Amino acid sequence: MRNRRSLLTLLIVVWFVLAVVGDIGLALAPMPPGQASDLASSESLVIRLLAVIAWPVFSAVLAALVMTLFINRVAPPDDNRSPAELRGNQRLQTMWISATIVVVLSLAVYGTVALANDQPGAGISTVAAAEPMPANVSQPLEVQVIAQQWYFTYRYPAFGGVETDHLVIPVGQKIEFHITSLDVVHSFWFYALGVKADAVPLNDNVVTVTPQQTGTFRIQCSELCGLWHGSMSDDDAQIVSTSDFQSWIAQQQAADAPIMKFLQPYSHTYAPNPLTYPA
Ligand SMILES: [Cu+2]
Repeated sequence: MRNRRSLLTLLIVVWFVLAVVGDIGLALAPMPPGQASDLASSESLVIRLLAVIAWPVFSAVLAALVMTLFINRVAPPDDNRSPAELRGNQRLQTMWISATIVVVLSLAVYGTVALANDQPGAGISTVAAAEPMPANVSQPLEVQVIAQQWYFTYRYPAFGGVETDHLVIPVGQKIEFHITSLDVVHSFWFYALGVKADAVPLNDNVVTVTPQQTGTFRIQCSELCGLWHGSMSDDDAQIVSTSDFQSWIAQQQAADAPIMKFLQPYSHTYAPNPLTYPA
């Protein structure tokens, strides 16, 4: 019995050290998806919070399991007692249920508030017309993502609806992605920005996000969409300074000027015309 008590003390000490050291590590370690946007930062924070809460529980289970293996590796020769039961242990049950309720409800409230703050008014929009050019950074810059088998293209209604095959967006500017598809269901996954949104034909899926870091990033389709789904990516998506963005978009407009008259007018969805396909 004495041996059991000292093992229990050892268990608590080991668990406490494991929990504290692990939680310090989790509080300091970089968490996915990073800090490249406001959405990504808030997702990283949620993941860190969940990890910090989950680690002490996990390490307690681990420590208890190891201790149990030590204690029970040989049955006591003279002990015919049945083990203590959880059933009827009112104190333990009350503690267990209360702790679970507190953790789950706090996380539910936190998650709901975080979600509401991240995406005010997000979702499928029925607006059909192009928005006017944003006057300043406080107004979102609309960028359309058009998914199709098996690549993404992008249109910028504020710049004459010019269409590009790589995404370039300015840092520090609120971006309003309008995501749609020309054929089957795809998913626009800009991991570094913390954005993953379905691209559905004839639907306009809206996500707003503010990039916080410049760099070159990868965008991947994350919805199985046919034979070459695995290679449906934009490996050269860029977040650049506002001045770099302005000169890039001016170049795109100049390059596309001769062919703009063949491009469909900007719209939030596109219905492919079956008559334009060969029989
Ligand atoms: Cu796809």
